[in-house]
Amino acid sequence: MRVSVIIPALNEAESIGFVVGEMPWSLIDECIVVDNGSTDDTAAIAIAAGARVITAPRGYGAACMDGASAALQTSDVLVFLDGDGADIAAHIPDLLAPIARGEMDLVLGTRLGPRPATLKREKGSMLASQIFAGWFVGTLLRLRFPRKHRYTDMCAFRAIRRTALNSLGMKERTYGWNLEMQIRALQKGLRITEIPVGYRARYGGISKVSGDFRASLKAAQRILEVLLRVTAEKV
Ligand SMILES: Nc1nc2c(ncn2[C@@H]2O[C@H](COP(=O)(O)OP(=O)(O)OP(=O)(O)O)[C@@H](O)[C@H]2O)c(=O)[nH]1
Ligand SMILES: [Mg+2]
Repeated sequence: MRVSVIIPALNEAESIGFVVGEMPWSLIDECIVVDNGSTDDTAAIAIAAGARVITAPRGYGAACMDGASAALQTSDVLVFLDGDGADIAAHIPDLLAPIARGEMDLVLGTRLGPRPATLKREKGSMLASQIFAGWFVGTLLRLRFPRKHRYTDMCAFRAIRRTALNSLGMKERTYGWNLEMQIRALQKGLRITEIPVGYRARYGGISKVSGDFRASLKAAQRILEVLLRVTAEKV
């Protein structure tokens, strides 16, 4: 099984070297950092750490989508994680295992679902609003798709079979990308599971979303829009 890791990054010079450095290189075929308009040294630091860097137009979903298109033709599985050091790359093998066994198409990290006591979420790494959003979205989607997988989170850290991603017809180019993937995966009947993951406060640099009130409101509005629009679509 061949694996491409895709990391959207906007002005993450403080953390990107650490994130790329954590990659389990023996398991993956490449690590792509998608830089869209960083004004700092994100790209140079990512290259020095061993990543391939591409550029994309602004927007979290645009970065993920363009990273997926740029992945090696030979890659069967795409792994997405953030460039701020909050996601723990040591979990990549856990995310890949159910896909490698042929049991799942989409495996999401969950920071909120049931977990062993040893697996920690660093204090302050998630706002109460993010925890609520995970619960709220999981509950609404459960009502809409009662017999399907129940999500506990909208964690960006996830692995998906490439053919499965291509079948979803993803459109969202902003922060709604993660949720759009989750809804479309239910609609298309993908085999979905969640794996408990630890989570850290960002390694350095500045938050683009949760730490910025206006950006949080915009992201929340976008997520709500995606929830209503994509859920209502006929498939
Ligand atoms: N390529 C790209 N990446 C982005 C964009 N906005 C944010 N990112 C990246 O997306 C990831 C998530 O953004 P964060 O700023 O960590 O958002 P957050 O996780 O809500 O906030 P923190 O609590 O600070 O971690 C990071 O790797 C960012 O660099 C964007 O417009 N384009
Ligand atoms: Mg973050």
